[in-house]
Amino acid sequence: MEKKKTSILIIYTGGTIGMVNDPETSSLKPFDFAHILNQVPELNEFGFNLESIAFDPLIDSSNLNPAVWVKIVEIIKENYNKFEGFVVLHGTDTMSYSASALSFMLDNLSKPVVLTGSQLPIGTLRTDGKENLIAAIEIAAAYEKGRAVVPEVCVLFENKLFRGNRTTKHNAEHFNAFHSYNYPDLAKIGIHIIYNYPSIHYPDSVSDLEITTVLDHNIAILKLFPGINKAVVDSILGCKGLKAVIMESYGAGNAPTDKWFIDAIKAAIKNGIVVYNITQCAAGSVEMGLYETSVELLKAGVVSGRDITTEAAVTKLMYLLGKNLDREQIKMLLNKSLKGELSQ
Ligand code: ASN
Repeated sequence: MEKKKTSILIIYTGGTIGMVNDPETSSLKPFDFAHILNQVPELNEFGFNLESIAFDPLIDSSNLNPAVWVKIVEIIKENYNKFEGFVVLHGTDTMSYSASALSFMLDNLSKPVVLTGSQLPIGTLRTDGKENLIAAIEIAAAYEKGRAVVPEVCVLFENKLFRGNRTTKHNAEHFNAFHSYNYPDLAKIGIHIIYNYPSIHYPDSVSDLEITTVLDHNIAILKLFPGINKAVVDSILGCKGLKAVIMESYGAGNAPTDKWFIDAIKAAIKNGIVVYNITQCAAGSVEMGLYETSVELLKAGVVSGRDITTEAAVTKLMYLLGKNLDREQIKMLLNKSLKGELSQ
């Protein structure tokens, strides 16, 4: 009997990878998917069954919103049993938000979901899109002893594979556009693909994929800076319908000790708003109580985001708020690593 071919579904949402130059405006705009596969005939050499679903319209990822994440998880759910792995072609600008969101929205994942894209369109001479796409497909198809090698939502870019919810787009120019500051790479891509097995999460048992389709985006980010004034803080914390605020504080989670500031935070918490403290630093962790400048926050009931990225903090809050949990449950789950987004 002939061995069944490995099947990979490519979900093409848009982004630079498939863009072409618009001669009228000389800016980049999305183009159709047939174009991408024509550009990479090498893909046939894998001998895989490659199928694709393209978004219509294709989107520059700066136009992304939570409805797009719902669409992606619904496509994965509908096609889950037909494919061994999934490659999501996505713009780089918000790829880390999407990878984080998908990690929370997909439960019991036992197959690879690899997000990738490129800095230069796939039709251009020096494109990084070809290699990214080829490596993403190879990783999505990698199985050993019947088990997916990377059964996680991950981001592949240039020569590295990352846990998706640990990534940040850190460079707008280089091909090495992403970085995972607080978690090791899941694989290094060179002549060989070297997997970092101890850092990859493997589910204890295989059960049906569950998806979340309700997200609540009544959140805000309050980024502190020396000189931030009361009117700005009050207007953010006073937004109509606000349920949670991510406070991007300094260093290990420090904030000004001015009375007006602490009172504003206390009042927000009293009004039921979750205040989530993450650091402006790319690497390291919030440690409330370490300095005097965070003791009051701790006393006020601010929740520590520890070493979570902004992207994972935003999407985790949307995910938890969408579940209609009470504030104590949300605080408890924010303290817990749900999909490897926090260090233990
Ligand atoms: N603006 C593009 C996007 O995020 C950037 C890219 O893909 N490199 O869709």
